[in-house]
Amino acid sequence: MNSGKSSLFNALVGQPLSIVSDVSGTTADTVSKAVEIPGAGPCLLTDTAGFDDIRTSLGRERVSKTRKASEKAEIGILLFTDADEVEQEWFSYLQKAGMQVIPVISRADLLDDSALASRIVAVEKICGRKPVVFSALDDRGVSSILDAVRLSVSGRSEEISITGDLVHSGDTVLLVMPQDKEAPKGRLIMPQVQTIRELLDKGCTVICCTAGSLERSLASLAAPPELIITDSQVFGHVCEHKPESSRLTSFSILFAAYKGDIRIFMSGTEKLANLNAGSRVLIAEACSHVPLHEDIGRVRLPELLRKRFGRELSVDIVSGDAFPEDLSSYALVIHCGACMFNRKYVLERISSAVRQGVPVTNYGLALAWLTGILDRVEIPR
Ligand SMILES: Nc1nc2c(ncn2[C@@H]2O[C@H](COP(=O)(O)OP(=O)(O)OP(=O)(O)O)[C@@H](O)[C@H]2O)c(=O)[nH]1
Ligand code: SF4
Ligand SMILES: [Mg+2]
Repeated sequence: MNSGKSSLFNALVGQPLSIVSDVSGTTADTVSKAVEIPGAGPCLLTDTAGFDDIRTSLGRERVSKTRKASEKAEIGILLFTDADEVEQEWFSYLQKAGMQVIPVISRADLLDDSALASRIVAVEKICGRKPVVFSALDDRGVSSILDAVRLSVSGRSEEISITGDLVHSGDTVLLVMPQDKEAPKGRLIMPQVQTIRELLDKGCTVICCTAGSLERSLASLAAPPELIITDSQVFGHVCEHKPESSRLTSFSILFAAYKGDIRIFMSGTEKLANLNAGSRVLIAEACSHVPLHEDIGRVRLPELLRKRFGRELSVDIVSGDAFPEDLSSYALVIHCGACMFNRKYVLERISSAVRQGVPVTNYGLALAWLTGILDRVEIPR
């Protein structure tokens, strides 16, 4: 507490968003801000409560929120005011949580040259890398922290592609994107936007249509598109009307591979066949939105499951961060495309299911299986 986290957060986002005060424990709940860091891309920065806020039960709740935030984070900026055992423990914790840790010596203006030099040595000994020296008085260190973030992002071993090996430069790709009541008002959803951007980067010609204008759009093309990517809600319709030579997949399936582990999701899909009327299924959505009557997770999937396996089949639906720790009572977990989560967070959920021996699949794969077209859709590799 009081190490200058909120001051650094405000310096990074360039706005006084998080309350700064000399009262220990000022940041009670996490404060997040989406920012575009040139060279790193879109990032969500989160300011947290101090890790040492453990004197009261409220403080312990704050620390548990901080731990929850660290499950999602890929990069941790850890502020050192001491380089003592407690800070050393937290450094190990963040590393174990799968984060790349950028060590920072905060409130550096309060240290004289020799104290600063020995703090640098002590922190480097703990972290195995030189800390950034930061002071909120003149924002010294902010550009070095942003450089370290860029380096962490560019240094990731695997650069994952959304469309994988399904397209090549010069291909024509038709995207079927129903702009119905489910679609956010006046916008395209993230998976559509990201897929379009990637296809353009790969040198493809991208054509977009709705399910209603599918046949007209196909007729306007000189040759069938090499690939059709559809919203899974209209899988059946597109499969029925697509040209023989055009391969078919869905945004949800592409995101199953991009955000999760397609191999594990595929083996979870096979377990759908083992469900029966007495089974309990968990449907997990990454974002919270106001449910609509056609909602894929709340309405469509439960209906298809009950139609297939019996009305008594029980379905629990969770959204946002509310993912149960104990999955043991579930026969299957079906996760959404998770466009609002990062891969690390989805992989963590998958690991939790695997550890507990509970099969896990995703919306697109489950819908393709339940509508009988799984063997006719393309899975990215
Ligand atoms: N001299 C100096 N004071 C700082 C610096 N950074 C923060 N402070 C002061 O330290 C106090 C705590 O700063 P915060 O940014 O609120 O610290 P925090 O880590 O977010 O605190 P909690 O939310 O309570 O855990 C405030 O009075 C700040 O003005 C700095 O670089 N130099
Ligand atoms: S996070 Fe999940 S539920 Fe929300 S829009 Fe993305 S895929 Fe759909
Ligand atoms: Mg704070």
